[in-house]
Amino acid sequence: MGYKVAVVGATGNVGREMMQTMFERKFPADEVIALASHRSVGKEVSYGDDQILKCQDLATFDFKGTDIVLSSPGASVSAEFSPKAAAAGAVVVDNTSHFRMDPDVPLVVPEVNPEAIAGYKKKGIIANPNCSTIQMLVALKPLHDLATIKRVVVATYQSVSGGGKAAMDELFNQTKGVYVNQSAEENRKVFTKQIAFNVIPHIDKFMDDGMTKEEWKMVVETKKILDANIEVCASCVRVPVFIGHSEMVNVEFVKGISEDEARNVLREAPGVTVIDHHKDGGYVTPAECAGEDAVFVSRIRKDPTVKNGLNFWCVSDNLRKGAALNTVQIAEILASDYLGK
Ligand code: 11C
Repeated sequence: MGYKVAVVGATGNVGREMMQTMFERKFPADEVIALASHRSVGKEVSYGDDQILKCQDLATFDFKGTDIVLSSPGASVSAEFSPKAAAAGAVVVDNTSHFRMDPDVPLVVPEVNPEAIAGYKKKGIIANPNCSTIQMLVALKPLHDLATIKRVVVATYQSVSGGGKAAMDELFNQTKGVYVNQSAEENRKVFTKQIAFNVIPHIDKFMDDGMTKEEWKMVVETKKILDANIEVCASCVRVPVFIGHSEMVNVEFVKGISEDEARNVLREAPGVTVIDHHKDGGYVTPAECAGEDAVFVSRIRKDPTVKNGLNFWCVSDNLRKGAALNTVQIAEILASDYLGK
């Protein structure tokens, strides 16, 4: 017997990717239910190659009998419906920012802290981290095990798909508009500045100290998932790329670590693919990672300005490992190790 799984936010970028990922990885589901807001009721979404699911209304759906909920609507929608689903007996894997820092909700990257999944029993909710945190931690975990990380300085180059479908449309329309003499302003709704042919040093809202919430998430989520002693300084930037977040990561370790040691341990690490030839084109870019599962690591090199420093570049499909795949991987462990159907 398999599981009854509901996908909340089924019409969104991540919801669609979740269903695709579940199908590709043969998730043991007997029934998959697509849930969305009232205005999307009846809208069709595909599950696998040949199944079409009609969206049902999240607001009136009875979660009783549902085993697992994969949730990726807005944070405020999740705040309301994830506890309702958990109260009805389902285990929710929630991809929004709402529950991540709740001490009674585990925050999980399966390659880093799969054991934390056991904590779902407290509230019936497991949180999926932010995409930019996930890919960084998949790469940092094996390095931390080897040489203990003290401090990380990271600059991100994040694709517009992280902002949803409307953000992707905005990049498309502004780019097209340039060739027909339209001002970017005419096609600007989601971003605070022009995104086509531009970069924007601002993702999510501003906090009191001048940090953005996206940057704060990288700081606090790293501490919760990997090690509370690691200091993170993040600068998050939106770039005119449709899919794939990139990060330039500078790491300072407690112990010495050579480039080769880092490269070897990363080569063996789950979820990581190292492509690192120190020559033209010997690195991965976001255009090559869309649709792929791995976190790609390139440009591994010493930082000669500190005692034990290393730099690397990492790229991953933010909708897959950064969201849908990580969520489905959590659900797979939950199903095989905890729910036992
Ligand atoms: C972005 N990282 O690229 C965001 C998207 O906290 O789950 C995911 C926001 C979140 O815009």
